[in-house]
Amino acid sequence: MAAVAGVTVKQVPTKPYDGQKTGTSGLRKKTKEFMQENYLANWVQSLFNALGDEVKGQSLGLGGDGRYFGKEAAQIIIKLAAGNGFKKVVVGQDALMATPAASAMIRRRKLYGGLIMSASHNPGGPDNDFGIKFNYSGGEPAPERITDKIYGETTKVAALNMADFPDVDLSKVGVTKFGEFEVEVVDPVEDYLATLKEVFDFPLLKSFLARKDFSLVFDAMHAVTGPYAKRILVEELGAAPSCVKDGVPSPDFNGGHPDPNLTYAEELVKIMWADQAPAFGAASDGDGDRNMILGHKFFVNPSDSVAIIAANAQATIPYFKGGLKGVARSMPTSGALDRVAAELGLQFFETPTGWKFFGNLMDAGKCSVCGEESFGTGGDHIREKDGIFAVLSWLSILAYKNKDVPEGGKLVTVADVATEHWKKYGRNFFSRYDYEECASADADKMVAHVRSVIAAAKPGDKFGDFTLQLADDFEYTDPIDGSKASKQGLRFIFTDGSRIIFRLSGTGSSGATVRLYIEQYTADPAKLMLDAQEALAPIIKVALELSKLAEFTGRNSPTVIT
Ligand code: VG1
Ligand code: CO
Repeated sequence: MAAVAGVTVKQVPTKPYDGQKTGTSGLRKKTKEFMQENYLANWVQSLFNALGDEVKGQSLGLGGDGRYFGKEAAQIIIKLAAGNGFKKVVVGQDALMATPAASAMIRRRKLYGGLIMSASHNPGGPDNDFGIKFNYSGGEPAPERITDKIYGETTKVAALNMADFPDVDLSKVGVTKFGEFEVEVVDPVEDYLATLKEVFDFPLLKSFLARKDFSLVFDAMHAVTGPYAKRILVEELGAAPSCVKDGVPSPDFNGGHPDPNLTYAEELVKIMWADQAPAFGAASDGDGDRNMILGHKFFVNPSDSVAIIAANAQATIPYFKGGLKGVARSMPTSGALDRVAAELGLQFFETPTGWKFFGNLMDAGKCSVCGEESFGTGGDHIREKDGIFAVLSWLSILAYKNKDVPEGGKLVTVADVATEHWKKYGRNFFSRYDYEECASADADKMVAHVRSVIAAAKPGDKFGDFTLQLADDFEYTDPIDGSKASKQGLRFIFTDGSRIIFRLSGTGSSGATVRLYIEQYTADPAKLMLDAQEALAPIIKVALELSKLAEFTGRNSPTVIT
């Protein structure tokens, strides 16, 4: 295998590992599995085998969320890249790079693609998870036709093409050369910040954050966004340094679960539910692509958040001032966004779960803003979901709505923005129940049972007080390339628009996580302010009964409720 001039390549024999199949977002396994001899190298070599001669002379991006094993993994990847003919690797300092920042870097530097070392919201450390995924030249997660091809290669990989040179010092920004091969260590914030500056009005945000009657807290959850929040919110936008909570990335996220939801971001929740609290609270996940938005004693459901951002984008975010090209959401995400699309006359798309399905729509100029119920929100400035984008979008909305409120006057709050939205569009009550790490066999039996309920169901059947309109296993045909994705979630849609959906997670590293998604719409002004769990209680009961979830999984309550 010819590498670049001046680089010696060793052929290291290897044997395939079973089960190197990527899920919803890359390959995620226990860290110890990844640390087995050649485990990571096998997958990366298989990726390069799948890409073939195309990679010769190209530049590859690299970064990760700072979790345990990331620095060692980066050295392996750099040697494989050189051994397989890449001319250059551009890597974040200390091997760090948030997922949205990697997407921005790939786009700005016109790289061939990039590898992101992250298991995202999964816990890290030697006893938890590690992960890796490949993004293409547009900065988008590799589509299924590539991930399937990589998997095929993992089943037959026999040799690793490893460049023979010492480990590269990744702690300092700068260039290291081995013959014609080059490793450039870059500041992981720089490209991303430049992209965000093209999207948002930074001077306006800065003057809004300078208001004495406004304050915010951003919880980086000991994960990758700490350095981003310090640079962007504090240094660029002038927020107080103390607004960044848990801002130093830790290899095991300080023993926590870096998932920004009401369960795992409990410290932030406590701050925002105190009587004296900041006006705005936000958190993001391990790799910085997820976000949670909170107001004082107020939680913005992510399905509402994307709808509210879409509804306000044109007026409040300069990048969208010409109007949105279209919007998209994943299937389990509530229909709040559909209503905004209808009102604004926008193209609308419903995709399977996972960000990889949005890329084609964005590349084709059909989608500007998209989101998932799982705390993922994004725009077509990059091709990944983007936690800080969501935060700056909300700050832009608040800045706009408060532009005529004098300092010390009554501020328009996060809760006000959401409530106004519901008054105009009605409210899609939404909740997700996660039953984490069930026994796989039990979860499979439950899924088989739900499939049998679907097979027997007919339109007009009664489920409690709900009348069935349709029950199926969601299938998607990509409108751009015609590719099909099937078995993307079992859904029951009722005549009043309410929905019950069951899916198994594709991001876990052990056992099975059952996700139950529930949605119900109301336009009744008397009901808009109900608590979501209260409003949804009857349909949740129907969902648990029809699936016999407790009977099959032995779980009487979920591990996480959103
Ligand atoms: C979950 C979410 C999905 C998201 C994916 C990756 O997948 O449901 O919406 O795109 O995680 O997010 P699953 O298959 O476990 O339901 V991240 O921030 O972990 O890359
Ligand atoms: Co993530």
